[in-house]
Amino acid sequence: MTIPPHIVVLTGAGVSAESGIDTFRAGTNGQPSLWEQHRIEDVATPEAFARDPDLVLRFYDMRRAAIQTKAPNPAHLALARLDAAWPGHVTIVTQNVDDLHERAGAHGVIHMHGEHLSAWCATCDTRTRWTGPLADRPPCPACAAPTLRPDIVWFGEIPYRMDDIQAALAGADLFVSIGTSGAVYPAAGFVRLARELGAQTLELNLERSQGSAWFDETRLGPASEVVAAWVDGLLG
Ligand code: BJW
Repeated sequence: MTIPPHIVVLTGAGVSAESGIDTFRAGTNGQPSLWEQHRIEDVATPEAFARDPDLVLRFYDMRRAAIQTKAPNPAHLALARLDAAWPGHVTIVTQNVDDLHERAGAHGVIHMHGEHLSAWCATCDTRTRWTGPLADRPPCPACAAPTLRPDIVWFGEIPYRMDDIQAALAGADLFVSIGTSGAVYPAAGFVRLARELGAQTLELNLERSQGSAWFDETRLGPASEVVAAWVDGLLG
């Protein structure tokens, strides 16, 4: 009996761009990107949070509210279809902090950079599902301390579930990178690692990423089209 290939999918901001969520680096649809509107050092580092917590909490409150008004697009739906119908194993690792993969129906998604809809208590280390604002310093539901922060991996912090990701990459037959610029490590290094461990590698993106040369194949176009076509091709 032949074992069906294990597919590891890595997604980035490009998979959610057509749902109306800003990418970080190059803007899309005439919109400036997030880092063109805000300096990384002011909002996405632990030092920024220590220096000006109100600014950082308001920035994430705004984005947490915004993602709840967005809907999954055909790329998220295609990946959920693959997750449900592929006879082998599918692991979806996302750098995205929105919940659009889950709302499309995907299961077991690894959020390596955290999640907007989760708050983390700096006092008792409890994580709580959170949909409202944090800037008004609500008490932690577990310990009542007013020390909740966004459950987001900022620059200089260690991404989540690296052991699970390494294990998935070690067992991957096919590694597919979707809508990520390849500018941020460790995710940018996954293609090299997957390749060294024996996987075929495929990039689906609007334009070539920084690590494009590491992929066996690149298919260019909007995620809503290229991801759906790739999944249709696999599922037949
Ligand atoms: C479309 C599309 C459409 C558009 N269809 N496609 C020097 C060298 C190497 C590394 C470092 C270094 N100095 C510091 C570091 C480490 C640092 C790092 O990588 N810095 C770089 C800037 C160089 N990394 C870290 O600090 C990380 N931690 C770490 O390394 O810990 C050490 C450690 C690791 C492992 C084990 C043990 C120890 C933490 C990184 C945290 C990243 N956090 C952010 C913010 C999250 C919160 C928030 O949302 O505010 O995560 S940064 C931001 O970038 C966000 C994203 O997840 C991440 C990646 O961005 P992504 O997804 O690639 O988006 P874009 O905008 O860059 O690209 C969009 C893509 O979509 C483009 O390619 C478009 O073409 C495409 N696209 N429309 C298809 N319709």
